[in-house]
Amino acid sequence: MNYDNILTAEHGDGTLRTGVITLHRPKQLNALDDALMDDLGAALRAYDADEGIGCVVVTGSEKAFAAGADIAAMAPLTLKETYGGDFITRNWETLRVIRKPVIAAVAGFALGGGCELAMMCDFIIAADNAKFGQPEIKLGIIPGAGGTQRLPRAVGKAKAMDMVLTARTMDAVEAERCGLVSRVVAPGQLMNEALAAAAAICALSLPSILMAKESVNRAFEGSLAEGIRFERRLFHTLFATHDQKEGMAAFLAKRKPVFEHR
Ligand code: DAK
Repeated sequence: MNYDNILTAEHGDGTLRTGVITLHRPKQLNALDDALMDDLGAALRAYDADEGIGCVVVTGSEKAFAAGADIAAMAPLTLKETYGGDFITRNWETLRVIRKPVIAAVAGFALGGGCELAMMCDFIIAADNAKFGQPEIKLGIIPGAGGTQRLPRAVGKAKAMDMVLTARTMDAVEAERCGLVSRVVAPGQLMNEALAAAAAICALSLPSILMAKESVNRAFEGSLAEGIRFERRLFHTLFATHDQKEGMAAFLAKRKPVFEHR
């Protein structure tokens, strides 16, 4: 597929490879407009459906993961167009339904919709120049793609309120300290680190990876009792897979497992 606002590439040499999507509107610091979000959604759906792909990495440039939704495109909109037209909900929901793991590799600015996009991914690896923030309040709006919901779950109410109400940014070190990102590395190491994490995922059994992702996501969408029950049923189900038998047999025989993703 050819895209206008993103670049795609595949990495790895195992049975399962990694799909890398690079946001690419350099002049606008990867500001997220409708065309870019359509491209991103199409690429994510294509990788999700591709049996040769086990994990996806979404990244931007060294200066900006994404500086937010495109302000020039949003500026003239009316209530009729936002509320009446359910403003850009269509192409912002794709990441939520992707079943394979998606890692955000973030360098530079991840602001507004850019921060929200990173938080929709399964985990974030950051370069030490990354800056996270929800500055929408400075534009007379509020976060509109989950920022008021996912940020407090990630960093707690106090820091989320501070960021959403004052528009202050959080650097990578603070973001790691409070749980927004999982690892911080030097900018030059960002893609190596993200690809190594993705390769580690690709080497494992895909059915158990998919179920683990689905189960962790339940922790954020329901009660603890319901989440634990869901986890238990998925755990039971994995005993019907070849890879569970292989993984445990390999451990007991002190050899490496050969997963067949079934
Ligand atoms: N939109 C459009 N253009 C942007 C942009 C943005 N968000 N951010 C930067 N640019 C453009 C600048 O206008 C500039 O263009 P030219 O003047 O060269 O033509 C170019 O990128 C370079 O930017 P700067 O010259 O400003 O670069 P600096 O290094 O000086 O500053 C900066 C970098 C990131 C600090 C600054 O550009 C900045 O503050 N940008 C705006 C950040 C921001 O406010 N982001 C939040 C936007 S609101 C929703 C989904 C999502 C959203 C809402 C609803 N639904 C699903 C309902 C999201 C809303 C938002 O994200």
